Amino acid sequence: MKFLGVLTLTLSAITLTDAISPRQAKAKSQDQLYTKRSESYIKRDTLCSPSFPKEAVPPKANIWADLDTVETKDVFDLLKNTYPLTPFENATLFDNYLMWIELLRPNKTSATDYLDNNGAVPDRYARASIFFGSEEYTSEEYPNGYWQELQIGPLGKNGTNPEVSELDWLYTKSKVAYEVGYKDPIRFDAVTDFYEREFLSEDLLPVLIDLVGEEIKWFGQDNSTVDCWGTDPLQFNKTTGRVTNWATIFINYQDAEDITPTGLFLNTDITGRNSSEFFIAKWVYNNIAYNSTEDFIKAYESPDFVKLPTIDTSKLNSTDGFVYIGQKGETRELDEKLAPIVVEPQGRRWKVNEEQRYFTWMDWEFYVAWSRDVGLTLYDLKFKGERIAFEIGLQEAIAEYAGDDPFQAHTAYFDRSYGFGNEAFGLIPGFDCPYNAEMFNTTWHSQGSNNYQNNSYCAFEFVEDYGLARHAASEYTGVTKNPTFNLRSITTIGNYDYNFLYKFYLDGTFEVSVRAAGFIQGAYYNPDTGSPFGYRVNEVLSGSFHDHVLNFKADFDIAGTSNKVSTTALKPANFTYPWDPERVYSTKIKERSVVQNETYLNWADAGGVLLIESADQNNTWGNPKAYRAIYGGGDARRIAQNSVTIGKNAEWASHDLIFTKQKDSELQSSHVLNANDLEDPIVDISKYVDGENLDGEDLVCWFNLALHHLPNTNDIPNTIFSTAESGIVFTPFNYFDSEQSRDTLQQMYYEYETSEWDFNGVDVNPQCDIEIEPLAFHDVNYYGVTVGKDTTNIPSP
Ligand SMILES: *[C@@H]1O[C@H](CO)[C@@H](O)[C@H](O)[C@H]1NC(C)=O
Ligand SMILES: *[C@@H]1O[C@H](CO)[C@@H](O)[C@H](O)[C@H]1NC(C)=O
Ligand SMILES: *[C@@H]1O[C@H](CO)[C@@H](O)[C@H](O)[C@H]1NC(C)=O
Ligand SMILES: *[C@@H]1O[C@H](CO)[C@@H](O)[C@H](O)[C@H]1NC(C)=O
Ligand SMILES: *[C@@H]1O[C@H](CO)[C@@H](O)[C@H](O)[C@H]1NC(C)=O
Ligand SMILES: *[C@@H]1O[C@H](CO)[C@@H](O)[C@H](O)[C@H]1NC(C)=O
Ligand SMILES: *[C@@H]1O[C@H](CO)[C@@H](O)[C@H](O)[C@H]1NC(C)=O
Ligand SMILES: *[C@@H]1O[C@H](CO)[C@@H](O)[C@H](O)[C@H]1NC(C)=O
Ligand SMILES: *[C@@H]1O[C@H](CO)[C@@H](O)[C@H](O)[C@H]1NC(C)=O
Ligand SMILES: *[C@@H]1O[C@H](CO)[C@@H](O)[C@H](O)[C@H]1NC(C)=O
Ligand SMILES: *[C@@H]1O[C@H](CO)[C@@H](O)[C@H](O)[C@H]1NC(C)=O
Ligand SMILES: *[C@@H]1O[C@H](CO)[C@@H](O)[C@H](O)[C@H]1NC(C)=O
Ligand SMILES: [Cu+2]
Repeated sequence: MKFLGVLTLTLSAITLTDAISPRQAKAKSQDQLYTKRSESYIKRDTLCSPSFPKEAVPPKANIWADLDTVETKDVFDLLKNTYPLTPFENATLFDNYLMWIELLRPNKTSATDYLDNNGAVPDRYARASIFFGSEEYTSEEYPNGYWQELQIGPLGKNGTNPEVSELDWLYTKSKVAYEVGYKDPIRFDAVTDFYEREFLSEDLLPVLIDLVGEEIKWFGQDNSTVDCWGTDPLQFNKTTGRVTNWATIFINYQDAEDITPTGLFLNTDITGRNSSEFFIAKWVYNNIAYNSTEDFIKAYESPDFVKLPTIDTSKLNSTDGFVYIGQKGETRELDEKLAPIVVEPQGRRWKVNEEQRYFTWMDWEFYVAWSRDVGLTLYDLKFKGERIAFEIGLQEAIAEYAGDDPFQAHTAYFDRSYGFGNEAFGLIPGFDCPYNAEMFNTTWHSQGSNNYQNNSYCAFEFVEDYGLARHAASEYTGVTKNPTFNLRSITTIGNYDYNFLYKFYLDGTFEVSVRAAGFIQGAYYNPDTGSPFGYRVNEVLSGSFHDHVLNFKADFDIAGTSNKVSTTALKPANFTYPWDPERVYSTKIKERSVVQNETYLNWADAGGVLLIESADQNNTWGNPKAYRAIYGGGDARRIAQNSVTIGKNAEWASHDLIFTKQKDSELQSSHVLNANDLEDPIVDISKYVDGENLDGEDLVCWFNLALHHLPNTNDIPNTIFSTAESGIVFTPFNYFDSEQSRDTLQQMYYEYETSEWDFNGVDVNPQCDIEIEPLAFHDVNYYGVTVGKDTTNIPSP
C-alpha cells in the first residue's frame, strides 16, 4: 500500500463587496461571516479577476423565438381589421375577443433545410386564438359560440400580404365549442358571481355561516377569507347538452386554501353564458347528497343533521398556524451562517447570445424558445457539433386526484391551459438558482396584452458533489470533476410549484427533471371514508392521493434523422460452453429487438435497455451510434384507467412512452384548448400512433415524467422538492468510440512515484479574494408586467 502525498490547500479569503443585500446585511456583518479556520488562513488583498467570455455567435438565427413586437402588432391589427373584436378588458361572453397570439413554429422540414442545407430562413407564421361569442357567430352547432384557431402569415415579407386562415392542419379540428372551451377569466368571473348570489341568499347564508363560518358573509369581497371554485375539467354531457361542475368551499388565509377545506361540496349547472340561469344541482356534505338547495336546507334544519368538525381559523392568519410557510421554531446550531454558495473564481465558463437565446458550454450548444403554453423548449441541441435532438420540451402536465368526495373525484388538471410560460413567476436569485446563475426575461402575448417577466428562467454552471470519473491505481490517481450546465424554470400553477431542470454533462449525457413543491390540494378528511384515498395530515385534512404525469417531446436525431428504437432485454439464460460441454451454466444474456412500428411503451416492457439508434451509422466497433434513455422512477403513467375526468384527452398519460414517426402536422401532444374537451380534443395524440413504420425513420419520443404523489405530513405545510422528483437521463450509448470527458482540463492526475500533481494548467487553488456579485433581488416581480394593452409596446421594467 502506498501513501498518497498530502497537499496543503490554503484557503482563500472571500470578501463580500459592500453591495450585499439588505437581508444579508441584517443577518450578519461582514466580519462575523468569516472566522479563521486555521493558521494557514491568509487575508489576501488581491482580488481575483474573473473574466467573462464574449457573446456566443449563433451559427443561425433563432427561428423559434416568439413573435417580436412589430410582428405581434401586425397580426393584432390584421385580426382587428378582419373580425369584429371587442378589446379583452371590455369583453363579455357575448362578444368576440382575442386570447392569444404567438409564433407558429416553423415546420421541421423548412427548419432543417435552413439549418443544414443553407436553405432560406423559414417564413414566419403566427397562431392566434379567438373566442367568437357574438350573435352572428352562434349557430345550431355552436349555440354559445366557439374558440377558433387561426394561422396568420407569412409575416414581414415585402410584397406578400399575410393571410388569415383556419388552422386545422395541426389539429383534429380548428373550432372548439364554448361548452368544452377554455375557462378564461370572463367565464371564471361569471361563475364566481353566481356563487356569490347563491351563498349570500337569505335562505342559504345562515346555513353556511353555521357550517363554514361567519366569514362566508364577505364572500366575493376583497377581504374574503372564504373561497369557492370548481374542479377542472368541466363536465359536458353531450346527450343533455348540460355543463356541470363540482365545486367546494375553502377557508382562505395566507393563500393556503388548498389545505383548509370545509367538507362542503356543490354540483353546479353552469350551462350557457348567462349566469342568472346557472343553478346548484346538488349539495354533498358528510357523504350525503342533496338534490337541491331546498333539500339541503331542509335536511340541515332537521334534528338528526350531523355537523362535521371545522378548522379552527383562529390561528390561520398568524405565524402560529399550520399553514404558515415562513421560518418558525427553535433555530439550529450554526444555522445563522450563510449556507454554501457557488462561485466562479475565474469567471463564467459558458456563453450565450442573449438576443438569439443561443447557449454554448463545453461542446454543447442549443437554442431556447419560450411560449405561454409550455415555457422552455430547446432546439437544435448539439454535442461536439453533432445534433442529438432537434427539439426537446414540455408538452402537458396532468394532476389527477382521488378522494372520497366529489371534488377530488372529479379533479384532473391540464396545466398547459394555465400556461407554463404564463405562470413562470420570477425566480429568486440565490434561492431558486445558485449565486452564479444568470437570469433570463421573457415576453409573450395573451388576452390582448403583451406580458413581460423578469427571471423566467436561469442558466448556471454547477459542480456536482461527486466526481464524474475516478480511479486510484497502484501508480496514480485520476479524478475528473463533474461540472454541469443547467437551465431551470419554475412555474407556479395555483397551489403547485413545478421546478424544471435541464442538466448537461461533459460526456454528452443530459437529464430532464421536474420537482414539485407548494401546497398540496388537500381534501376534507372524513374518518369513515377517507382512508383509502389519503392520510389524515391535520385536524380535518387529508393529503389526497394524486398522480402528476408530465409529457415531453424529444425529437431525437441520432447521427442524422434515420433512426430506430431498440430494446435490449437483459435476461437469464442457460448456456453450455464448448470449453465445458458437460455442464449447463445458468447465466444471462442480452437480447436486442427493434421496435418496428409507432407504439405506446411502458418501461417495464422495454426490457433493460432502451435505445434510440442511428439506422445508418455505427461506431468503429460496429455498433449503432445511440443514446440510451434511463428512467429511474418506476412507472411513468397515471394509475387510474378510463376515468371520466380524462376521457380521450391524455392518451399519452396511459403509457410511459410513445414513439411516433416525426411529422410536421404532429407537432404537439396537447393544447391549451384540450383541458375541458374530454371526448374530442383538438390535439389527440392517439391519432399519431397509427402503426406506421419506425425503423429507419425520423422519430419522436414522447416521454413522461411522473410522480405518484401520496402526501403525508412531510407535505405540510408544503411539499418539498427533494422528494417530489422525477427525472430521465439520456446518455451516449456506443455513440462515440469512448467516453467523451477525457478532454476536459478539470481533472487531476497524481503519480505517487514522482509526487507530481498534474492539474492541466488549471489554477485549482486560486490565491485571491473573491468578489461576490450582489443578488439582484430588485429584479424580482410576481405577476410580471402586463403592458401595452392592445398595443405591442414592451416597457422598460
Ligand atoms: C373599455 O370601456 C371603457 C368604458 O367604456 C373605455 O373607457 C375604455 O377605453 C375601453 N377599453 C378599450 C381598450 O377600448
Ligand atoms: C421591405 O421594403 C421596405 C421598403 O421598400 C424596406 O425598407 C425593407 O427593408 C424591406 N424589408 C425586407 C424584409 O425586405
Ligand atoms: C370585510 O369588509 C366588510 C366591509 O366591506 C366589513 O364589514 C367586514 O367586517 C370585513 N370582514 C373582515 C373579516 O374583515
Ligand atoms: C348524460 O346524461 C344522460 C341523460 O341524463 C345520462 O344518461 C348519462 O349517463 C349522462 N352521461 C354522463 C357521462 O354523465
Ligand atoms: C339572463 O337570464 C335572465 C333570467 O332568465 C334573463 O332575464 C336575462 O334577460 C338573461 N340575460 C341575457 C343577456 O340573456
Ligand atoms: C336524489 O335524486 C335521486 C334520483 O335522481 C334519488 O335516487 C335520491 O333518493 C334523491 N336524494 C334525496 C336525498 O332526495
Ligand atoms: C391577516 O393579518 C394581516 C397582518 O397582520 C392583516 O393585515 C390582515 O388584515 C389579516 N387578515 C385577516 C383576514 O384577518
Ligand atoms: C436455467 O437452469 C436453472 C437450473 O436448472 C433453472 O432453474 C433456470 O430456470 C434455467 N433458466 C432458464 C432461463 O431457462
Ligand atoms: C452496423 O452494425 C450492425 C451490427 O451491429 C450491422 O448489422 C450493420 O450492418 C452495421 N451498419 C453499418 C451502416 O455499418
Ligand atoms: C407545415 O406543414 C404542414 C403539414 O405538412 C403544412 O400543411 C403547412 O402548410 C406547412 N407550413 C408551412 C409554412 O410550410
Ligand atoms: C407494422 O407496420 C407494418 C407495415 O409497415 C405492418 O405490416 C405490420 O402489421 C405492423 N405491425 C404492427 C404490430 O402493427
Ligand atoms: C430582456 O432581455 C433582453 C435580452 O437580454 C434585453 O435586451 C432586454 O433589455 C431585457 N428587457 C428588460 C426589460 O430588461
Ligand atoms: Cu402532488
